[in-house]
Amino acid sequence: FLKPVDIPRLIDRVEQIVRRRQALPYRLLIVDDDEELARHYSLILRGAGMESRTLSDPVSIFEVLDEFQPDLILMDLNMPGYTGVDLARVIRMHDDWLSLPIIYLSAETDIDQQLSAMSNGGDDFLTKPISDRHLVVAVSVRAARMRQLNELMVKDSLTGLLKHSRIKEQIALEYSKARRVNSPLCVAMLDIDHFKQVNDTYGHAVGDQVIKALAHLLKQRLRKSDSIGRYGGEEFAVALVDCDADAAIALLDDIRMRFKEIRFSAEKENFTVTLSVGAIMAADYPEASSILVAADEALYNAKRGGRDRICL
Ligand code: GH3
Ligand code: MG
Ligand code: MG
Ligand code: MG
Repeated sequence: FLKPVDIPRLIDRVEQIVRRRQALPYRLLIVDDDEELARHYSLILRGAGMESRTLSDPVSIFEVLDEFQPDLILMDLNMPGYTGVDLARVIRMHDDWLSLPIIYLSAETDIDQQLSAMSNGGDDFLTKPISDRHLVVAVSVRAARMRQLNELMVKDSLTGLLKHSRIKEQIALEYSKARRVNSPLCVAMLDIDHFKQVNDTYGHAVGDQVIKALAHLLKQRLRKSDSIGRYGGEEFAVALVDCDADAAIALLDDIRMRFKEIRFSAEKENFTVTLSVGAIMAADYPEASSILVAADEALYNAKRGGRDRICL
């Protein structure tokens, strides 16, 4: 006989696993003119392990969005001088916040008002008063979904690194930051040598393992503030922040050496693979757009110079 399944325990387990995988707590922005109520919601959500921020003055909404980077906004409807719908419309005008979920939380009970709010930039409608449990569940399921979608949009599925378009954006961002604070930024392209041969000799699945191994090594060796992206098939782009040329060469060369020490196993035999790196110092270039072209040229020189080397 099959034992009856303890569904709640099963759900608990799944939730534990999901929570561990998405280690960072969900971030909620609560926009409400009733500061006491906003604080109450905030307390409830924090009690459930989320991070929250309250906002009663909409003038600073974009600074707060930019700095706090919420997963979701809980938006009051009626506030003095403006409505949550007005605010949602303005938020939606900006590309960066186009897909940020906005959930209205209001005492408005008129269904026409609710529907009209939702068709104007909102994603859902919750009514006040709301029980603590209802609030926590409603918010966390939507935040979880948002995280999943974001991951899909931003991250490369094989390596978990930033996708092509995102690493490009990130490098441009780091470039302007580095200029502003006058700190050295190194941008490098790393490309696996003779990778086509790896695929041809050992198969595509083994090739994938090699790509993953390099991604893993990069995650291990770079700092948290650095950015790593999968620029193409077996080509990676990295931004090393606050890193001068000497430090960059030391780090990249260490990565090059460690990578070729990895022994990959295939059916026929074990094998090793090498790596070429092209790097530039961002300060030598007047525009963000020319950085990747220059790094690519440096990479080409490393390849032409015989591979398994760095050109900076
Ligand atoms: P070089 O030393 O000049 O870089 O030579 P290469 O063979 O590494 O360069 P090339 O650009 O000719 O080949 C890259 C190969 O990478 C071709 C492509 O089939 C393979 N590739 C691209 N994406 C993936 C992937 O996701 N998985 C696997 N296994 N192979 C991939
Ligand atoms: Mg209000
Ligand atoms: Mg290659
Ligand atoms: Mg390549």
